[in-house]
Amino acid sequence: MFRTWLVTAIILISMSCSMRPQLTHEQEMQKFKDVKFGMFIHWGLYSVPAGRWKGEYDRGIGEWIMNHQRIPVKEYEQLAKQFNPVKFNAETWVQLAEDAGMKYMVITSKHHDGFAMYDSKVSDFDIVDATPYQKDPMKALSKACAKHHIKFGFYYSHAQDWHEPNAAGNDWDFPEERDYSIYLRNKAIPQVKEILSGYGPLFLIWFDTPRLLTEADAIELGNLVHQLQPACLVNSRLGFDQGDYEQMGDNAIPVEPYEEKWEIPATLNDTWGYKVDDDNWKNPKDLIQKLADIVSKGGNYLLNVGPTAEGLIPDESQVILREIGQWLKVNGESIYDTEMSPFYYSDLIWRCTTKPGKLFFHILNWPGTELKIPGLESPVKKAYFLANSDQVPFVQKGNSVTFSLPPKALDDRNTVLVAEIDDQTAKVEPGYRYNDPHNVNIMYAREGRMRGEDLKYDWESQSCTNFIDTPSPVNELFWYTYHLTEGDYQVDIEYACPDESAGSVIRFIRAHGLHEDIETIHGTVEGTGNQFEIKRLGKITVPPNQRHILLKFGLDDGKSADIKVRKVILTKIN
Ligand code: JFZ
Repeated sequence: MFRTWLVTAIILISMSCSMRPQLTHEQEMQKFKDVKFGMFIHWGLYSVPAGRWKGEYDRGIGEWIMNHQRIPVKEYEQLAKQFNPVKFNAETWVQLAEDAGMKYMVITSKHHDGFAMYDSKVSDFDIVDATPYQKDPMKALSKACAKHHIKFGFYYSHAQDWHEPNAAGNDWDFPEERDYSIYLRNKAIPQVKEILSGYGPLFLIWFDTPRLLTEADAIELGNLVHQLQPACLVNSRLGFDQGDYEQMGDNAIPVEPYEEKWEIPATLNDTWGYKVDDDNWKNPKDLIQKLADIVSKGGNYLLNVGPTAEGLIPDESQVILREIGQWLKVNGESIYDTEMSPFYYSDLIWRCTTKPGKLFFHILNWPGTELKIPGLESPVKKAYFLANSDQVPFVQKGNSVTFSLPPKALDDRNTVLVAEIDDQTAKVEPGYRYNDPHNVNIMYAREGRMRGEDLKYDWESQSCTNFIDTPSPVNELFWYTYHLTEGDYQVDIEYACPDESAGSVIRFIRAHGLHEDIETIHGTVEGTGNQFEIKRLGKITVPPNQRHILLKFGLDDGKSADIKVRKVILTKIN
């Protein structure tokens, strides 16, 4: 009797020690909505060449070096012998994520180069079998994440694998016809099983660049993930609209709040995998504001670090992330577990996140001594700054509330003002709600994605500068819109241009995805004496039933134009 009791007790104690509570898929979905901010890690053999090949600088993103330089498999394999990340320390990485205020981590288990960063039995092209390091860093990372309550997930390149003749991507070693199903059966599926089996409960699997596979393949892979780990989420780059949440492109932030589950991956410089020469670091203010912008629109922010071949996260990345973390320590209540903004807005001054009975106004550009929020019907009871709890006087008249501000920002990166309201959920007047159709739609350069390394954001004039018309990589300013309704729109653009730089041809495109232009209008840059002026560009038509519309702005004459673009205005004409 006593023995039975003892055995039961031992079993119960050991279970409670070793097992974390397993969440359901629904609960993980909710978690995904709550965590907001995560660390992306691109780490692999490409961190050995680190953006240089045979002494030459490679212009592209670091993890694509094998492809850009058309490095033969046999030669690329040799890099493994130099990959010995003896300075890798899982605890240090996870501590950095925690210091940054990040709540989840996604790391490359295998990128397009085909090299597994964990101990794979399916292929010897992996960190344990092919490198002097001989250890599996993913084991240590998944453990450290569990200890720090940071959710853990894997990136897995399920279509491109430049090491394999039947996968997508490598046409320099394997120009022949290929049969993706062979790669899928022999490598991708077995490896996906491995990463789902050996590393504890995974938060998500981050698939990427779905090429060659069929819809049936995508469904099969998705089902496999959910069979092995029912709670594990899958991103939409699995392909064919499959997956649990929408994967946006690098910095492809929607212009308006967007009520799906989505995530923005983004880099701290211009590469994902480590590049020794890339020191084009983004500033923390930019990232702190982007975090608030993304969260206010309903998304998550996944910020990337590219560790070195020694296993270190670059110092610059650490400094940037810790500064974001400091801001979050003070203002985290306005980010984590919040809901998106109930407001439609299009300005540079504020963003809003909410919790029951509370509105958090993120003041990004200090408006002087007053902040006016139009359209709020819920009575405000009390207002204060989150950072120091100082009360903020306000007047609510009709449906607008005006807060009296001190002349200078408490925090010029983002000062959070909390307004407590009578309602659990804010009531907003029609016309001001996030999903109401609008006759005037303003798209600021600040909200656009700057594609191409040349484009720069000028904080002083709040505009995008340095437009150069290069064929590759293209320089374009993109806007991702989700709430434009059917109809014709007048296109106006606000820019400044010195008179001597007039004459370049500019283009504005309505597109479907990155590579499918549908409607293009042209204009000529006029001199404005370098003052900002609004100029008419033409007309575009938004077809019915199109939720997502990509708009792009760029040059079209092979030259560069010294213009500063502040915004584009789409006004509905019928
Ligand atoms: C992919 C990879 O090719 C790249 O190496 C990196 O891992 C990145 C996170 O993902 O690149 C993409 C894929 C899709 C888009 C942008 C970059 N997209 O849809 O905008």
